[in-house]
Amino acid sequence: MKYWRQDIECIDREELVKLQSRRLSEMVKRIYHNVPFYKNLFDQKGINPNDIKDISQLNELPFTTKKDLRDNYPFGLFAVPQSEVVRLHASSGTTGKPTVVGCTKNDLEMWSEVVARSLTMAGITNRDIMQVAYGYGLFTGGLGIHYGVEKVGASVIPISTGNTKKQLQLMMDFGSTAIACTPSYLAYLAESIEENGVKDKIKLKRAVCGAEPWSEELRRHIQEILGIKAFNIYGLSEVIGPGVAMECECQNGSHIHEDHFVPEIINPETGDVLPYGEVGELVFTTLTKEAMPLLRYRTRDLCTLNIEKCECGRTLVRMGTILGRSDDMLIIRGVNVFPSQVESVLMDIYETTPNYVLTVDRKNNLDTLEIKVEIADKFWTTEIREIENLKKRIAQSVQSTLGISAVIKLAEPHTLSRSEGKAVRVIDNRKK
Ligand code: DLL
Repeated sequence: MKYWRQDIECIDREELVKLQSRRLSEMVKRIYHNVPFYKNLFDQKGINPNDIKDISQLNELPFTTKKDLRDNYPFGLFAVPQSEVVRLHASSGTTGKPTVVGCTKNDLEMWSEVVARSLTMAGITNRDIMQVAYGYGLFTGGLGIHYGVEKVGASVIPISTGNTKKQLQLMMDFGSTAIACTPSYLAYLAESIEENGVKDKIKLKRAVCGAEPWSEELRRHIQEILGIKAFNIYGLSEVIGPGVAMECECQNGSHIHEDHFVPEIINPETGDVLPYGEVGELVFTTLTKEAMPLLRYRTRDLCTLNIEKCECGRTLVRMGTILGRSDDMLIIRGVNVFPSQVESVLMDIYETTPNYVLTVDRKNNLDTLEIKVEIADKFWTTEIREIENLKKRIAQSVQSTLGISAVIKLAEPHTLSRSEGKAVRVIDNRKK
């Protein structure tokens, strides 16, 4: 069994615009009448919801931000009575209150459908056994993927995060053919599989990775070690969770489920909508969500959109790799750097592993960047000259690719901590 919605995924774009327009017009009225926050916003700006009839009018409407969610904590943006809310999730957030999201029964149905479609894009069918190694709980990763796997009809192993030994044991014993987890955790699992010499005992073929930025180089590394295909899945709890967008077999951008989520790319400074192909902040409007519909939600994720028809036949717009969140961007001596760019450089140097930490500091009024990266077992040496040469090579590569100088520190194999969920790659001492 597959979950293939050709009518939607290969839809004629004019038909899509009609569908989106109908849904937007209905959604705008719904939020105006049910969410005081939106009513006030529309009234202040003199917008009459009855005038919104076409998706091309989207850019006349106001944005919603994470601050709006926090200000209305916990349930202020809900558009249905609590009796209709059947699930609550929350994102922890590093500062302040968590952001809370709710789902009605129909929301859960829509969510499992978009995840099922997503898994189908990655070639997962009812013949697969899928290990879900995302956290189950308030985080949307575990439960979100779980119901999509069941909808596709594959066998789900709800193992959740952590306990790498058990992950490997069940992977071998149950013959998992697919896994869902963060790319950094999959890199760790791949390392453990190699070290334990059990590669020939695993049947893994496909991985569904997301929840954090990852470079093309890391993908290649994982695919080569494990001999599998690793696909990108994107999502955020405010919009629904995993399954907002997904890569197909072509692995060339992630298709957004545009019948439910309308993307825009804006200039983060001015809020102006940018043309396809330009890098900017991704903004989503949810068309069908009932419990907590969001109008032009600013994700703070930076990427591009590609409207060209994909070789797979799908017409749904594709988003490019997330470069990073605007708030994760490091400005080092005036140069903008995303941790994922540093990852790309490191992964191109074959002696290094995907385990690294960036420490940013300010000394004598100057920003400093230290890159600590772990060396692969087989390349570890105590030979001072070799160590110095490797450090020099990494520093030169960082300088020529990113335009910044960095102090390189090499860590012995297995000394940096591994992540089981979203990896923490940056320590910015300037913020203390
Ligand atoms: O991370 C939902 C998710 C779970 C997505 C499992 C994929 C797989 P949040 O915790 O709300 O939700 O974090 C959302 O994570 O705004 C991005 O910054 C980042 N993110 C999510 N997927 C990707 C991805 C889940 N594929 C935030 N690539 C988003 C890069 C991603 N960043």
